[in-house]
Amino acid sequence: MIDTIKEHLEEVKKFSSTSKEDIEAFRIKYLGKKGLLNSFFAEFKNVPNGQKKEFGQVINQLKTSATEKVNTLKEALENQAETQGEYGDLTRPGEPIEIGSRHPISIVKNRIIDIFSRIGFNVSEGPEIEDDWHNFTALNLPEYHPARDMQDTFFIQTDPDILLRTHTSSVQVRYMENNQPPIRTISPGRVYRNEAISARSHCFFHQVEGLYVDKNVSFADLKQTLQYFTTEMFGKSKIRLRPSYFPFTEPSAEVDVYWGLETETDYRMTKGTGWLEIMGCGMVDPNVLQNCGIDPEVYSGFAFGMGIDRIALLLHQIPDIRLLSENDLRFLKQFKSSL
Ligand code: 2NM
Repeated sequence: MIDTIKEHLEEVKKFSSTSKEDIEAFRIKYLGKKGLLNSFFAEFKNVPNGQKKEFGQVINQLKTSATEKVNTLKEALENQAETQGEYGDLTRPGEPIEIGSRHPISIVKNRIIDIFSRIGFNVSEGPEIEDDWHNFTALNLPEYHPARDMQDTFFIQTDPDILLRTHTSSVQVRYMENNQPPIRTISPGRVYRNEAISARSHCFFHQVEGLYVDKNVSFADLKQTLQYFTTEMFGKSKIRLRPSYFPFTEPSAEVDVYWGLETETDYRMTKGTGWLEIMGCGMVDPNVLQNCGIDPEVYSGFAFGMGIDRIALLLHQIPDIRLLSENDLRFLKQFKSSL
């Protein structure tokens, strides 16, 4: 009997297969309920006392070998299935993808574009490196005009004719030069001013300027457009216009939106007044239309401009404008859920 078991032990050691069915047949043959091992164990009581010890050791060896053999062969089979299938293991869990986030400037810019596109404004773009004509002269700011000092301009090298645009009105000059009314366009983009960098101002920032030129465009049209915008953008429709000055518009105004004074944040944001200054605007000066090839006797227009960075800081309660250009992922990742 012991010799028979030892033969089986050799057989088990030699056994190898890559077939699932063969391995399962092997398992049933040795380890199954009616398998050889159980029948050997049942035989134990009939073994003479003198042989019990050796018999016990041999069947235990057989059991261990058979179990280990089945386990190793099954494992090898599984590993093979994972690496050899055409697509690998189709049950493997997917690897997580890091979802990016939009920059707060882009979020605000896209909302503004969306709001104006719904009332027929297209989007126009132009160069960041401009010439004197498009950034200043055409906009009613001739050489030595005192208003040129309002914006500290970065010049390219030492050429006073080539500069970094200080506003995106330059884009609208180009647009008017190339298109006759009706014109409804907004010009988003980065602009540059030589200012000291602090929590509240930077040497570059972002603007959206708007322009509407057609026959009979009036200040009332401007006011209605602004009211539509503030309602869509901030959910607030109460606005006020304060007289102001821009060289390219006459009359000109600053636009405030009534934000409210309900919370402590409202107090901080509005410095206790309830009003938030959000943009500048006015009726396009006839000189500007003339400079751009549009007849001011036939057409009139309004224009406005706002700072995207300032609005992004306000809407997201961001305390320092420098966060918008430092690319700190801990800051940027907070905007993951925003559109
Ligand atoms: C502002 C305020 C007022 C403006 C004027 C023009 C153009 F090109 F038509 F003359 N574009 N944008 C304008 C007018 C911009 O920003 C505070």
